[in-house]
Amino acid sequence: MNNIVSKFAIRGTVKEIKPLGEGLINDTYKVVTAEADAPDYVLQRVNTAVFPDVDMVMRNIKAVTSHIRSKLEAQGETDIDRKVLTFMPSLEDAGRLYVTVPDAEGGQPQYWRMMIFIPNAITKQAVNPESSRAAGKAFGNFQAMLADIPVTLGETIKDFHNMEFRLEQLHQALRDNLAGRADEPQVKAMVAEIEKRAEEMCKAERMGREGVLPKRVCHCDTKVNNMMFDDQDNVLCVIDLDTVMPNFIFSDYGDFLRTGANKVAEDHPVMEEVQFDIDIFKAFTEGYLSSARSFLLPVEVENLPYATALFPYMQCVRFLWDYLNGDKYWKVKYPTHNFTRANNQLHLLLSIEKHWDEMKAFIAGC
Ligand code: GN1
Ligand code: MG
Repeated sequence: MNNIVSKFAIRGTVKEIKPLGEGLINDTYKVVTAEADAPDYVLQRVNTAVFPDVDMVMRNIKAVTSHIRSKLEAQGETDIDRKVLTFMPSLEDAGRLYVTVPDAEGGQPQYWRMMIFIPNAITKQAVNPESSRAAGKAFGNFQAMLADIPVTLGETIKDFHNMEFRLEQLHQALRDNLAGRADEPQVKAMVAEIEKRAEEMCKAERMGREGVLPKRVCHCDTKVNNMMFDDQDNVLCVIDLDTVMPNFIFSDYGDFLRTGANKVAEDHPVMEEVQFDIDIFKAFTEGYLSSARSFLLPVEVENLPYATALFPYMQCVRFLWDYLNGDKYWKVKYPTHNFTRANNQLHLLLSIEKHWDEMKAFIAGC
């Protein structure tokens, strides 16, 4: 690991390298430096099974972080290293924000990157109305700052939030029936619920093709644990930028509410307890619109209730797809874990559907 660190242009000397956080996708370590005036760092190995084009991921991240940095500088911000992630250049090529290391077993090379560790910051796992208002404002601000980025970002996971594509994947998994689960009665019942809503749920793709709905730079993984807070509960910055790519703004709005406004975790097995929390919805929406209103089109604002329903629906389809394929994408703790997750997301959708008029009225009055 010391050898990997030595390939980056960093300040200070390494005192200790230890595992950091609980991320399921990338391997993450904290690099502690000996000198008091040198920052500590985060060292991360990128998961190339999920992100096959690391060069594209890092070019996106470079474009995004440098654009945000220049905005913060223009605003006279002083605490910039805590308000935007800073990735370290490779010693070999200062324009490249990652290094490659040959794999010991002769497989694909490993891709590593390093960033400054943000001191005195915390992440949260759950939200209350106050922190979801702050999160809405921060994600809206993230999109607003990137609204005039001069480059077109790459799509780091192709068709990541494309509902038509996710339904095609499900249909393929039903035909392949790799795990022999396609004929289970509970699977059939769930597929029927999915099909009933399929046409409506694909409306973003249609509006995109018709040219009425733009793609903008989105974060695409807007969970509350993907932002850092200071000890006063102020949002410092948005992290976990691998999925930053052009998308409909529904991605960032809807995916946050999918986790933030579910009263239980996404794999909670008691379906009666899966409930949509309308107070979280209201607070997040107010926060989001306070910073995103300036650039949103009316068609984007009008469809925020649709976005709220879309993400539980999409995640239901994705979890069911993985269940049918034999649990290859998400780690499972028991054989029906992915089915439980899919069912949970379906119940969240059912609960959201009961709040349709209330959501519309609230947004109209915002
Ligand atoms: C994955 O790894 P995590 O929890 O950040 C997935 C998301 C899903 C989520 C469901 C790259 O995100 O799209 O919503 O699981 N990320 C990828 O738990 O597939
Ligand atoms: Mg994450």
